[in-house]
Amino acid sequence: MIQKLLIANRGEIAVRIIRACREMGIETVAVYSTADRDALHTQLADESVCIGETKSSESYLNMESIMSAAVSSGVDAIHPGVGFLSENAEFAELCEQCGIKYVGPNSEIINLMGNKALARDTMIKAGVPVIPGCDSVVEDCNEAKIIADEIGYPVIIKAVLGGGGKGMRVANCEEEFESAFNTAKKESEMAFGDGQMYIEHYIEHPRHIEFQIMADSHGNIIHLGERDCSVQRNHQKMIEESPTIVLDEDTRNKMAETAIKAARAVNYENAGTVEFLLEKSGAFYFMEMNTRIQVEHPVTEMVTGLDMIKEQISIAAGNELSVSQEDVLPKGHAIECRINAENPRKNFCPCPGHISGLYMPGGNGVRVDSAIYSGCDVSPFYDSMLAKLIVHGRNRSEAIKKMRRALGEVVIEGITSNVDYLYEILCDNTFVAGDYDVSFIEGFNSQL
Ligand code: MV4
Repeated sequence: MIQKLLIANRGEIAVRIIRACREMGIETVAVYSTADRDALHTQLADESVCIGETKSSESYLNMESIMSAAVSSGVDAIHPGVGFLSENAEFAELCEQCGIKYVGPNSEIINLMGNKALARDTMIKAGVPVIPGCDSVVEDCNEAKIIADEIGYPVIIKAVLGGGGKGMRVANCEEEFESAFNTAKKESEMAFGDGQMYIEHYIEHPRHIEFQIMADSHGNIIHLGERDCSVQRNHQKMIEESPTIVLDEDTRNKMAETAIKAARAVNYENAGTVEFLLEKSGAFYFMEMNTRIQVEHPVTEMVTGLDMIKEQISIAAGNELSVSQEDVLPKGHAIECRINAENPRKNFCPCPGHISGLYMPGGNGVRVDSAIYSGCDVSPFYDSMLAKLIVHGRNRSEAIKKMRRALGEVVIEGITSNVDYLYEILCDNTFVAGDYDVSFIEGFNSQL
């Protein structure tokens, strides 16, 4: 078993992992930048090591510094959390080379899933439905245009090393293609140092449905149901819920089996997420696979009753999953709202600063995952998420009412947040009807 674990992250996810470790009897080592001397994760861990200056590139992305903290503190495992180094194959490999267990899949799988064209190819071979598109990578615009004509407009041009929306452009017709292709390619070269692109038919107004899977090193793979993450802005998720209202039992089972098939195709081990695009017709397609724990995991924890971080650490240590598929019986409905330090009235501009007063809600079925406290400073150098507010009700209607109640209790003094904006969404007729897709926020904002 793991005795001592280093958390290569900060903020609420670092706190979440420290809490799981404390309950498991695992000693924790936090790493922190000079801006995070007084951060909650720095204070809650058994030991804390400063790994560099404020800038992420000098601290939370600094592999050498993190590895030297790991070696000198004598940990036997590293948890990468979310963001930062959590999908960095080089870091996973570095851990293994140093004889430290990486809480995640091996570096080859991280590489494979990081290459969206390779991932797509792998899924086609495994019999997993993918979005109709080209079957090879394209770098040349004229060659790409011929492929786009074959696929049929509208098309979407995606960066092979993309994901999360970067290096992605839609072309509605042949006339738009050249400019869309060149822009996407340039953006990809800038962001990833790579100009390989691939093309798919563009699916309008899909929902983003993702399945949570858990795979141990003994070949057991289970799924923990889905999350609907369609409520996003600029590829930043805002509200997630489980279950989704749109799946009938038949489609849900088919998607779940497909998610497990996708994981099995790559001999997956670790917690993972298989993302699907779901069309209005009910057709669904593999989009991407995330090889890490995700920010929205509490939504799944609330409906399944499982502690996914404990489960993830346990399977990384070589144990079998503590539950089998038959033991997973999702109950009720969970919703998560991401509370950010941002101003929805000023184009969601980040609002870091000093939190002079704080009250967070509680009560039956309400959970708050955060790393803020009264008197803390929110740094402008990291992402602006302050807290995740998660509720669980017997059904969706109860969960929505509970979320409104909980959002209404939040008091964050000193900085601007999106709490009132989230409350407005929870009162929006389209949201309440569950009648939304990935374009929902755009429409919601234009009627503000
Ligand atoms: C698409 C698509 C429509 N058709 N691919 C967005 C980020 C990356 N994961 C892939 N994305 C999309 N790929 C095809 N062929 C629409 C999106 C998309 C989207 C997907 C999920 C959630 C929100 C989204 C917002 C805009 C576009």
